[in-house]
Amino acid sequence: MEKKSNYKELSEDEHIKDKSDFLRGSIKDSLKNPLTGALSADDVKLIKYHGSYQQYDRDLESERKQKKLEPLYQFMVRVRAPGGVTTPQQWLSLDELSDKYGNGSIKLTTRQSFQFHGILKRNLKTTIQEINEALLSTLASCGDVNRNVMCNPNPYQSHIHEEVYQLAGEISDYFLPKTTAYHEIWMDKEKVAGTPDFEPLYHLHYLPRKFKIAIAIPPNNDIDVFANDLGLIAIEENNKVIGYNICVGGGLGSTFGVQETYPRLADVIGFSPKEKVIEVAETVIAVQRDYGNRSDRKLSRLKHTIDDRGLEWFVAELQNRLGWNLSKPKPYVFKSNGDEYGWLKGINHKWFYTLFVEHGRVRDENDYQLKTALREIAKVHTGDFRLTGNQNLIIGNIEENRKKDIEAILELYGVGNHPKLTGLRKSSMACVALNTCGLAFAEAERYLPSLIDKLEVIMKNNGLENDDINIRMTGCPNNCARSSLGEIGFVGRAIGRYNMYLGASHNGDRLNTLYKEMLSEENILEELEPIIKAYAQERSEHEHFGDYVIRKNIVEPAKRNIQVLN
Ligand code: SRM
Ligand code: SF4
Repeated sequence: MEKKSNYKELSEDEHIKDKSDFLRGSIKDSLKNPLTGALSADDVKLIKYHGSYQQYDRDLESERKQKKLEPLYQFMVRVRAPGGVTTPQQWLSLDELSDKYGNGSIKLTTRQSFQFHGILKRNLKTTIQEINEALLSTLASCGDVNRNVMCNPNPYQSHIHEEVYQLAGEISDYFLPKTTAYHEIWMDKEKVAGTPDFEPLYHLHYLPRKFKIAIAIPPNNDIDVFANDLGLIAIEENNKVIGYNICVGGGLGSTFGVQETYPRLADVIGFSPKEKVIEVAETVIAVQRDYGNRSDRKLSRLKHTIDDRGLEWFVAELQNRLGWNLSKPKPYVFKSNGDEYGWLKGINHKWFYTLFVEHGRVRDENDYQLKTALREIAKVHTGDFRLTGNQNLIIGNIEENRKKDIEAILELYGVGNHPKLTGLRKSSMACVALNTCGLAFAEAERYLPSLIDKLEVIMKNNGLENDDINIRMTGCPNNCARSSLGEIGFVGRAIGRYNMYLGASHNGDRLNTLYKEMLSEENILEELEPIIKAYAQERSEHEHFGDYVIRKNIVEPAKRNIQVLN
């Protein structure tokens, strides 16, 4: 295959992929090595494609160092579930696995996947096997391939949701790596002699970097479609999906001090009829495969390819390869990127309950027995479970006559959406950060709840306890909880210090702007109190916080707007 990329030196990761024999590397041997809890350096990279990250317990780092022990290596395992849907039986399996091999909790992620933390190397294979026995998979939940495909999690709200959910599954399956390495390593399947591996789309080097796809159904942008490499916006006519607006080049990660890295929202480049949308997705991926930067991983997402060469170049290359042109984007309106909580009746007359799960962490704590409650629900539930892109959970497809039972269980374990939950808390997201994420500079998931306790007092004093200002925190600028799209966003700089960003839109179509750097909690409260107070007094009708801080010039609007090609 002709190499079109003009980037010269290949990064180390490209060499690792090159010699990995289609993602096998020496993972089998690394897993067996009893002398260390870690894998070999190359296998640490390769195992991501299999759905796992090697980590260590950062809380125990200095204690272990003092004792001259190697770090307490452990693995995070990410379970891919397109659109975040699982059956009660699968839920029970995941619940059991988290106790048997993990740290006892399940993390519902910002991309509608499940994560386990704290799995020791000796248990990794069994964990992955048992996930597969539950008819779920970890393949391609990480790595330089297409990741979990997101879509609005509530398919039975209308026929459109049903169709979009099916498309998410199709896209997910279509873009899975074809190598049989996964089955050989984890499922003990023998490689069939004489059948060489072949990756028709990814080729030998896979993609230059991770690739993310999400599908949104207006007016809900609860999956933050513009944060994806490829976003699809479902367009409906007469209650039927006719096709999708195609958005390209979203990605939120950046690195402090590296100017060329930045969060970017996807541009809307055209409309594709629904029959051709997988062809469009495949071609977008192929262009990125051939032109993406393979020498510097910080500059290798599709957003960089597009910014390096120009959006017009990208669209021309895409259409040239397709052999047909996208038509003009169709009008769409997004109202919010948050979740709506509580009960909703689907068109199939079944019930859906969206449950607030603070930062997606499912575990039992004192009088808040969330994990037990969900286990008990799974034992009697005849519907399904759906993860939202905001780290929450929908207990879905509940029969009318079971609604009361579900409510009773939620109440018994103290986990239903409490009437006192404030708008601010319900609109909050935080990434994992410490103690497992190796890239975290500061706390996020373990800290944001207590910061919100204090901000709630300010909100309440100003009569804003029900206002859903979206607030997001990440422990570093990789932006896993999409802080750049928070009306209030925090990015960790150091333990106890955060950059504060303000002014994203309420519907996910405008990034926020840096307001102040290196703030302590005290600084954050001092800075936010007068702004919140003024917002309560001066906002115009229905004006969202993000729009207000821009109108009042508290921050400049984000420099770059989404481009819509017409
Ligand atoms: Fe993320 C890396 C957690 C969604 C951008 N992300 C990581 C790692 C694996 C750290 C690492 O590389 O060692 C984190 C594991 C922490 C842990 O202990 O579990 C991690 N990311 C997460 C999750 C679990 C956050 C959460 O609390 O829910 C989300 C899992 C999603 C999933 O199920 O697939 C998660 N990550 C995101 C998102 C949001 C999204 O996709 O909508 C982003 C921003 C969007 C984007 O991709 O641009 C995101 N994660 C990153 C990046 C920056 C990528 C970049 O282009 O710069 C990294 C670092 C990297 O890839 O090198 C990263
Ligand atoms: Fe880790 Fe940073 Fe992602 Fe948070 S944003 S999970 S700290 S990589």
